Amino acid sequence: MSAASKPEIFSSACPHDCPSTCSLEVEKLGPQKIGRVRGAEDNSYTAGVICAKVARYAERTHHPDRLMHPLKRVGAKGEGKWERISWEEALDTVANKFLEQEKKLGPETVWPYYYAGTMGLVHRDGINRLRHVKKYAGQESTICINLARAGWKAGVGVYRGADPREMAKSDLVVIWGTNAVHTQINVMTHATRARKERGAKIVVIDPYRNATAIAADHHLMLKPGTDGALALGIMHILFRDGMADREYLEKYTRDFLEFEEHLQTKTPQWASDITGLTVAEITEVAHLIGKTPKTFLRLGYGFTRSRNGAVNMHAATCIAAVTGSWKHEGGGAFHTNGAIFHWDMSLIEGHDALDPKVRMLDQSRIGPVLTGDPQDLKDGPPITAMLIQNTNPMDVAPELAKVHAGFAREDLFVCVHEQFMTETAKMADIVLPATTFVEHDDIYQGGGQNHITLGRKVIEPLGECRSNHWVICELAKRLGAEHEGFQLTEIELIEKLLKSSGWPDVETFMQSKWVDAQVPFEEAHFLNGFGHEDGKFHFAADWSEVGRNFSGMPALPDHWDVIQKPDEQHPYRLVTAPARNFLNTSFTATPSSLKREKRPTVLLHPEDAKNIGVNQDDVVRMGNAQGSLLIHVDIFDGLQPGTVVVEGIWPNKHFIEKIGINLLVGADAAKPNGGAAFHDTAVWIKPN
Ligand SMILES: Nc1nc2c(c(=O)[nH]1)N[C@H]1C(S)=C(S)[C@@H](COP(=O)(O)OP(=O)(O)OC[C@H]3O[C@@H](n4cnc5c(=O)[nH]c(N)nc54)[C@H](O)[C@@H]3O)O[C@H]1N2
Ligand SMILES: Nc1nc2c(c(=O)[nH]1)N[C@H]1C(S)=C(S)[C@@H](COP(=O)(O)OP(=O)(O)OC[C@H]3O[C@@H](n4cnc5c(=O)[nH]c(N)nc54)[C@H](O)[C@@H]3O)O[C@H]1N2
Ligand code: SF4
Ligand SMILES: [Mo]
Repeated sequence: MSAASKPEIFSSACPHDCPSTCSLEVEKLGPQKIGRVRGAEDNSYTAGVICAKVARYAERTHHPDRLMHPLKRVGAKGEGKWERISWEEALDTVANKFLEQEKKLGPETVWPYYYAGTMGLVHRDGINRLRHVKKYAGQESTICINLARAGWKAGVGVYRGADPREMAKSDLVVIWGTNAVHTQINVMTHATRARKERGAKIVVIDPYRNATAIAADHHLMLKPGTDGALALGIMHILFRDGMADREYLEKYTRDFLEFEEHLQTKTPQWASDITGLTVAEITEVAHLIGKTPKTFLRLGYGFTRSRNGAVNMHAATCIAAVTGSWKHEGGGAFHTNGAIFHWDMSLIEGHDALDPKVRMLDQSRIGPVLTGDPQDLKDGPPITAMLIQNTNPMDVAPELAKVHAGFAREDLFVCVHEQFMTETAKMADIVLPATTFVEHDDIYQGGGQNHITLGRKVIEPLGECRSNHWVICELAKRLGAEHEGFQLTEIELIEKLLKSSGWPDVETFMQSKWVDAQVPFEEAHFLNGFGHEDGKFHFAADWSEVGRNFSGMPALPDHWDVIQKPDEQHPYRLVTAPARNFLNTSFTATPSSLKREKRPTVLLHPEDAKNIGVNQDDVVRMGNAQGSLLIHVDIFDGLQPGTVVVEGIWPNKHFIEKIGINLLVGADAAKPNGGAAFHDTAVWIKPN
């Protein structure tokens, strides 16, 4: 290719709900056409590596099924009959309906509903400005991070930790309850660098031999929901065998003597009985941790998606405090970096208009909310109107039967703003076409790393696609909602956000592409004190500090036995782990992802398959009190008998009976502050 015809390269960030938040280079092939997407070589976390699904992003942006213009439902709900309408008509219809319902039942009958389909701060969170100004019903965003964060905060006191790039300088990387090869490939970049350059070992703690476990030196294949017991067993050994750092414990932690006493009965045998691991396996890894000062705990989300998930996260964080590995570069622990970015979201979210008296509804309990559970509705009016951006609850929310019944209600008006005709969009009255990240400006923070990256608009919006910000501002006009944020462009909002949050201006970002927000070593490793007021790591958790619903939670780490344990009626425990080629339900429309993932399957241990009386590729019926579904069998020996795994949140339509895996997952709010226990479901399985 001659220099003249080389495509222009734009710097951006991956907008998807992934801890990696890769810095990207996007080829522009024409005013409305992108080419290849690559990971930025010169970004120290991305280091030129991105996942395959985003490398082929042109397939998603230029997909023939992209929504290109507003649609109005003309058939029955969910039937899929649409008529093309103008933006003017679409926005007027939505606004009129919202005003009409507000007049009848008050503003809290309208529920703007969103999540992190884009992680851009302007286009993800702007919907809250409209909510607050109009006093619409609030959303407690519980579906993903609450359990993990509660557990981290209880011990460490603040949402940050060791620099994730330090994994490359570690001698032992413990990848705990995150399938990094699928969900955040860059963890592997840094962990394998440590292995190559310094012979570091990698330990994976996960109920099944997933792609990350295959890449590890040691795999602890425990029963799901038993990580607290494993952590305690490990720490029992650390104290027993003189591997606890008493000087560190004295200086930096609280309640450690009480904790040491508590550990007396948490023997390796006790841990083995609960986790299903052998005493030898637990001891080997405990000694590895105890002997390796530079042990880096990379704590994921997966092991917190159980009813005892917050307690288990807290227990895991305790290990780094017992060994004092925080003292070393390449040591310590990391879960998320939320706190280092210190965003001032007041303008984007309209905090000045926030009224604390307005009811808050639990995002994860959208099924009970829409089917009118009075407790979920806080004894207020029913939800009769919704605007949905960046999420697909018809597939991803728990207790799907109720979610589906809710969206089928004739008296519920729904507007979905989407890039694709998702199963939620299909239930809408009005569907609005949304831009993808290459068609709008936004700014992104790395939850699993340390950069703030500007994502510039690369191409003009396709068809009649419009950004979330544009839609919110147009609706605000029609709804009589007034706020400075509705008058500004995306870039103006970003400029003000950066200024009030203490970051360089847009022009600087245009030059430097990103800013490294990492805090200094002493702060990241809490050598000046942990996040609590007393500056100590807390072995005894004060759960009332992190959530309202904490009754019964053990203060000291333990195996908190509130999970759905297998019983005679439900002998198997189901984990609904992420698929490599889907990201939640994003990419479930792209042919290359579908081709690689094939179809929904349940991974079944050969012994279990024998007991049930089924073979490879047979269909089984799997169920619990919430319902049952049909699914193909994949026989797999990389899990304990009794554990079963279904990878991917496949849209309902891919299942034999057109209802997806979340039919079986409970929506009960996990303690202490809500969240769905996606990997904590006891089920029965029968031959079909
Ligand atoms: N390819 C791909 N990437 C994704 C996503 C995706 O769906 N696909 N989802 C994105 C989102 S929204 C998020 S929040 C992140 C989440 O990413 P992760 O932190 O990786 O969390 P999970 O996806 O919940 O599950 C990861 C692993 O946890 C394991 N697990 C389940 N229960 C337990 C347990 O009790 N103990 C232990 N030790 N392990 C357990 C599962 O078997 C699975 O291998 O990934 C993001 N990235
Ligand atoms: N069984 C099971 N269920 C789960 C999980 C699990 O592990 N197992 N994980 C849970 C977790 S951690 C999460 S976070 C949720 C996530 O569930 P969702 O929030 O539904 O996930 P995404 O696929 O990330 O994004 C949803 C939609 O956002 C749209 N979107 C992307 N960018 C934009 C934009 O700029 N504008 C607009 N208007 N739309 C946009 C995409 O097209 C996509 O359809 O699922 C949860 N559900
Ligand atoms: S690894 Fe995650 S952040 Fe990076 S490109 Fe893939 S989905 Fe995006
Ligand atoms: Mo998530």
